[in-house]
Amino acid sequence: MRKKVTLITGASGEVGTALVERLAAEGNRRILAMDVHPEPDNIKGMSTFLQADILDKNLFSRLVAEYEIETIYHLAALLSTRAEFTPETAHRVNVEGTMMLLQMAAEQSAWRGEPVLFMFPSSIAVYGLPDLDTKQRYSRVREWEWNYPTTMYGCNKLYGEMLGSYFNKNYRQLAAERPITLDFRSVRYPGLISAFTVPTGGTSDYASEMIHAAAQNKPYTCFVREGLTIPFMAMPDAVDSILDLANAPRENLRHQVYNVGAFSISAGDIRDLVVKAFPGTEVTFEPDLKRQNIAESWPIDVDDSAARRDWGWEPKFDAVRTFTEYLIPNIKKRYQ
Ligand code: AKB
Repeated sequence: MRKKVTLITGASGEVGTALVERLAAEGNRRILAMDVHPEPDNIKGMSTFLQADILDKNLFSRLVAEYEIETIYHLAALLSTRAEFTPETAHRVNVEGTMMLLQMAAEQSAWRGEPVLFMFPSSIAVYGLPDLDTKQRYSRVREWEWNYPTTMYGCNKLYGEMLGSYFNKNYRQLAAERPITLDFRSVRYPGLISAFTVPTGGTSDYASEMIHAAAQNKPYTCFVREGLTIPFMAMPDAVDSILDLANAPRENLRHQVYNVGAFSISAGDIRDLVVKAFPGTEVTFEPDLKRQNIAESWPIDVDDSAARRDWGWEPKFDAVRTFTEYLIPNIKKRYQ
């Protein structure tokens, strides 16, 4: 008898560790966590952990022989800055890895006679605003607007959304009898900020880097200009949003892919909140124009009215609450 599991890829990453912790605390499912990196200490013992590469073709045949995969949170990805240094590797991990998992999920769905739930975190990197005027004019973009990514990561995420929707709605559409296929759902995350981890490889990383540096009494040089504004979200809201969408009744969902927003903030405003929390903090701005251009192509904010209407999305943390109730107390404890 195969063991029923929820599979989490990219489990050692920022969202991955937070999600493993949350699902383990709920305690009502067996978690199979995997990552190419080792298991972080803070989630040890919470799952069956597999250090493995999602591009390993034999891995999935071994997995389905042992496990019945009910739900997949496919978090493994190379983020926007990292992907620009190794675009071919990014394409392999972000696209080919996703394709292999989707195929496996489709086969599992047909075999079980019940859809595998496939959760896919996407990103504001799927947007590409051509210039600052347009960015100002379309300050709250809707899901279908400005889907012209300028990065390999953004292209990969946009295609991942499309592939997932294809598997959900049209996979094997010409077969005499269309098999039961997967249930694909995706949230487009803004920049994420965690009190417990510092991201690597992203372009929105300056927010987290600034906060964690200040908490350690270290000066920070920000690689984007003070006025650059994009949407951000606190990690607990990021985990809530993907779980809320996973738990929403299928019949309420009019889309496969949803924007989720929390607050929109400039790098200068983040600096002000950081300085208020950690007086004496030294933050300077020395834009790296290439990285700044990437963040500049992302919208000021997202319109998440579809998520609010279809599955009741509502963030708990605005900018001030993110700092006062989530980041500052937890970060202070962490670096004490
Ligand atoms: C990145 O900066 O690449 C990510 C993202 C916005 O998806 N944090």
